[in-house]
Amino acid sequence: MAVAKASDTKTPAKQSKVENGKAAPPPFSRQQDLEALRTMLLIRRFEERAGQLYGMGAIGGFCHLYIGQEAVVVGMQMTLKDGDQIITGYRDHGHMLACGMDAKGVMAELTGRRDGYSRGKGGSMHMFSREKNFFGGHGIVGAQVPLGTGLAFANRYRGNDHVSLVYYGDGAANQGQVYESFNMAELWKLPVIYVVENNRYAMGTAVSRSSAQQDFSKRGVSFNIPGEQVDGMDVRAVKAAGDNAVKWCREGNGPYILEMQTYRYRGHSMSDPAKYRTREEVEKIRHDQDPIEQVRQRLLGQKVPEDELKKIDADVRKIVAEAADFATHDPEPDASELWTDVYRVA
Ligand SMILES: Cc1ncc(C[n+]2csc(CCOP(=O)(O)OP(=O)(O)O)c2C)c(N)n1
Ligand SMILES: [Mg+2]
Repeated sequence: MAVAKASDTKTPAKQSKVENGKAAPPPFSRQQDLEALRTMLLIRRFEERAGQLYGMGAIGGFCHLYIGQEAVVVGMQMTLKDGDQIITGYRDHGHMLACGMDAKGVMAELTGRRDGYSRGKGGSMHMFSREKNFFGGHGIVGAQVPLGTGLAFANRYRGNDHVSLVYYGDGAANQGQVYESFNMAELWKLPVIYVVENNRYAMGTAVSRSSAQQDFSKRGVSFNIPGEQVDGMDVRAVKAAGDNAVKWCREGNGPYILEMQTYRYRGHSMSDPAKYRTREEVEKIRHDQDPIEQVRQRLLGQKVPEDELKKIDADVRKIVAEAADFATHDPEPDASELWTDVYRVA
C-alpha cells in the first residue's frame, strides 16, 4: 500500500471509504491522529537513540529495537482503560513507552543505572511497572504467554472487567506453551487478547521457513478462539480491531487472537547483520507503509500546518535527549545491590 502524499489527499480521511484500492479502516479524529503520531514518534526517536547509545558502548547486553512496529502498541493502547494489563517479550521498549512509563527510567535501565526501572539490574529485557500495569519484559521466547493468561485468570477470579494483552512474535507462536495457554483461556473464558506481532522474521528465520500455518489468526481454531489478521502498519486498523477484541473480552466471551502484520526495520537485535533479507525489501516497506508517515500524511492532507507536526517531533526529541542525558549521568547501582532482589525458593 502506497502512503498517500498530502497533495493526493483531496478530502479528509474521515470521508474516504477506499484508500489505495482497499477499504479504509474507521477514521481517526484529528486529535486521535495527533496523539498516535506523538506516541509513535516518541517510540521511534527513543529507539534510534538507544541504538546510538548501544553503538557507543553505553548500553550493554541485549537490545532489541521496535522501529517499524510502532502502530501495533500505540493502536492497542488506545483501546484500553486503566487497570488493563500488558505483557510482552524482549522487544519491549515501545510497549513501556506506550503505556506511559517514563522514558528516563527506561533509558536508565538500558544503561544499567540505579534509577532504571529495575534499578539497573534488569536491562532491556527485564523491566516492569506495577503502576502502569506493565508485567515485563521476558527473555524466554513465549514465556509471557502463560503468564499473561494468568493475569487474565486473576481478572476473572476477582470478577473485574479488565483484560490482559499478551504480545508475542511469529516465532513465539510456534511454542508449545502458547497452545496450553489457549486451551485454558478458552476453557475458562479468560479475558485475554493474544496479539501476535508478525514481523515476518524470528531472528533470521522467515515465517515461510518456520511456520506450517502462516495465518496466525487461525492458530486458535482448534480451541474455538476467534481471530483476525490486521494491517499492523495502520494505527487506525489496529485500534478498530483492538476495540472489537477488547469488547469481546470484557463481555465475558473469552480470549481473542489478533495477528498484527507488521515489520521490523532493524535487525533482530543490535548484533544482527540482517543477511537474511535484502536492503530493498526493508526500503520498500519503509517507503510504502511506514506507520508514522501514514499518519503524518493524513494530517497534512487535513491541512494541519507542517510546523505543528515539526513541533511534536521537536518535543519528542527533547524528551528523548533528556532521557539519554539522564541515563548516561545517573550513577551505577551500589555494589551492595548485588545482594538484593535475589530470591530463593525454600
Ligand atoms: C525458549 C527460547 N528459545 C530460543 C530463544 C532465542 N531467541 C530469542 S528471540 C528468538 C526469535 C523469536 O522471534 P519472534 O517470536 O518472531 O519475535 P521477534 O524477535 O520477531 O519480535 C529466538 C529464537 C529464546 N530466547 N528462548
Ligand atoms: Mg518475529
